[in-house]
Amino acid sequence: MSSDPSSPAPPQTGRTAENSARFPFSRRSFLERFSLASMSAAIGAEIVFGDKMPAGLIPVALAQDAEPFQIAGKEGLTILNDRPVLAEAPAHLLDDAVTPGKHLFIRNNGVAPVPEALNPEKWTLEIAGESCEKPTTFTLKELKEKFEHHTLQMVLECAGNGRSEFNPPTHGTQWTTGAVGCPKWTGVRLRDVLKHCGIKEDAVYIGYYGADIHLSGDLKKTTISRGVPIKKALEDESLIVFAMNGEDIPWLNGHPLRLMLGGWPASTCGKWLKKIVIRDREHDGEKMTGDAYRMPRYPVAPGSKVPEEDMVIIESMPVKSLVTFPKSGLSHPLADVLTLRGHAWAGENEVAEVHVSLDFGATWSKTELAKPVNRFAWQRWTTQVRFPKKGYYEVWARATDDQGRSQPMILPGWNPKGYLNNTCHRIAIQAV
Ligand SMILES: Nc1nc2c(c(=O)[nH]1)N[C@H]1C(S)=C(S)[C@@H](COP(=O)(O)O)O[C@H]1N2
Ligand SMILES: [Mo]
Repeated sequence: MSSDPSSPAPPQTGRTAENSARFPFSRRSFLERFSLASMSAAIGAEIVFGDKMPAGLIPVALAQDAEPFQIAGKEGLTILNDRPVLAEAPAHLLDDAVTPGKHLFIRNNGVAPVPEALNPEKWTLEIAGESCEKPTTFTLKELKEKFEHHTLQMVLECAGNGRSEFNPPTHGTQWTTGAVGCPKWTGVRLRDVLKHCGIKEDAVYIGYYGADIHLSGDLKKTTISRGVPIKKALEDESLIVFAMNGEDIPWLNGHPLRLMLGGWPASTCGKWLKKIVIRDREHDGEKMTGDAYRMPRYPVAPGSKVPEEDMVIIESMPVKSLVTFPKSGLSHPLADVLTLRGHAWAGENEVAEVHVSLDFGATWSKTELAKPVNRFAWQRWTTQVRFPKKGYYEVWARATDDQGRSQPMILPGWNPKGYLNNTCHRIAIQAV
């Protein structure tokens, strides 16, 4: 589980010459890891003449210069990259109260384990680390039998969601607004499992390890191994989940086991979960150190370089909202009332109010806002509007949390890694 800090960061955006050179076309390790069935699953269709495919050939649909392809089990997502797989949901596909698996975004840092390697019958989870009294390995069956089950609806949002709007641009996945979702998760409390294994007094952090493979193909390297302070790990809502919306977690979202820690960056929610370590220090796994998932501790001018010691780990996500209905671009009859709706969420806090504006933020009107079904679930907002005359409008939505913090209308503070963009979401409407 060691990692080499001197290795270059994996490419996270687009299809560049650099990452195509890293694509392991002819490596043995690729052949060993990718069966025909898993390639079909990734393409979303049977490879009809698969038995005639030369060994080692990568289907063009999965190759660098391929046409856009479908991801099995996903519908309507915008695919931002294929290796690693990065896909986000257009806002109108997030209209459901509970996000269905087919619309949940995918953020892989490495290569997902092949479906055949994810046999729930054989899956184990190891709890270890220097602050664990009784290191234990559980089978998935034991986890399910030994500990009480809990089901909670919780927001999962990438800390880089919204990155594409920052100027000057920052490196990393150029998410628009769709690296977020709010499915219903079922699992056991992380606290129950950790307590069963004994948490030493000096415990300060936990860290996770998953079964995915580093983009380089080097099995000694870790893709991502993040964590949270022990206090967060021991919260009621911190879960080790084995089901989503009452079904298996979708393959690319971490089947058969993942962490779900409400209100914090999704990067803390390890997928294909194999191991949790209880640490006597801040976890120092891959993407915990340097400037990964960190913000400057003070506002900085756009484009600034910020010394590493001034970058602090992101904890709670900020207040945010989406307009999920109607779909942007609607032509709406002037005489009719238009119902608008969406969701709002606020990291570890609750959303207190959501307002909408039809006039670029000059005036705002308050919407009806539901309470969250449980802590860390997003909240439905709805309202009805009329347009004064024919023409082009933008609907802007602005949520305010229970601490009085609102979304900015333009952009929040620029930061070197482009995290935590919680600008008001906007959609376009034509009154006709
Ligand atoms: N094992 C593993 N866990 C992971 C990741 C990963 O690449 N590997 N990506 C993290 C990041 S950065 C995010 S945003 C979320 C994305 O979860 P999703 O793909 O289910 O939407 O998973 C997190 N957990
Ligand atoms: Mo992320």
